[in-house]
Amino acid sequence: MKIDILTLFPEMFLGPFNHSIVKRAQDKGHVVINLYNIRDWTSDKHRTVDDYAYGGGAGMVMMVEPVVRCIEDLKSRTDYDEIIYLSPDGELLDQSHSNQLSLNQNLLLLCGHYKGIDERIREHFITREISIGDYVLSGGELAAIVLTDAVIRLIPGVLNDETSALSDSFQDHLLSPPVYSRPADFRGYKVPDVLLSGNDKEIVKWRFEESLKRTQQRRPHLLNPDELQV
Ligand code: 21W
Repeated sequence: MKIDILTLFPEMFLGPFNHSIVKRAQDKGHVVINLYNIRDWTSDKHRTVDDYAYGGGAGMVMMVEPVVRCIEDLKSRTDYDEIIYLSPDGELLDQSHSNQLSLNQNLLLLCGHYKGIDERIREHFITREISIGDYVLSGGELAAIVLTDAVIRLIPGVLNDETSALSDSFQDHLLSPPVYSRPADFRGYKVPDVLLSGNDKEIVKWRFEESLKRTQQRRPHLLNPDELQV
């Protein structure tokens, strides 16, 4: 898979993309991530990327010209499956979107800043808009990092059997059961007996029941994935 990311702040991605699973996925060749600075597609002396909004009001708008020049340049070299604008107005990202996106060959992610991007970019170049939640961020970069991480770990071969995405709790609409490690007794706080019993069948049953109980208590809507959430 290839993920091309358009941003005014490519440095924001360097920490998250150079550690842990996302780094290993790149090192093993499962994914190529390219960062492009939209400012490199400006043509004026000041490399301007934002301008005042027509009609007035506070905040700047990302200009149509540099963004479109950048998208067109990249499109001439790659046939993208989706051109995604990270936007607070987009569809809420969930595990099923991540699964779908992980099946693609080439994705282009556009990160906005300021008050957003000129509407004509959305109308004519964007195939999909995705939000990561109902809270206000300063720009699309953190959302692009979240989306990239969520998608990459689903590419076959990225995770080993032990950390397999299939065992991720959200994959089956359940929260994870509690987990413990040594010591079995920490200052009198005990690990549940069943986990020390060696009885695999009982352990599987206990974990499923704990998952169900925890989901019912904390996130009951996860158990009805088809119902509309408000
Ligand atoms: C914040 C862009 C506000 C545009 C009234 C109605 C990308 C994001 C972002 C940002 C506006 C995501 C307004 C969750 C997010 C992002 C920056 C414009 C002004 N006023 N997912 N609308 N949250 N945020 N809104 O903020 O670019 S994905």
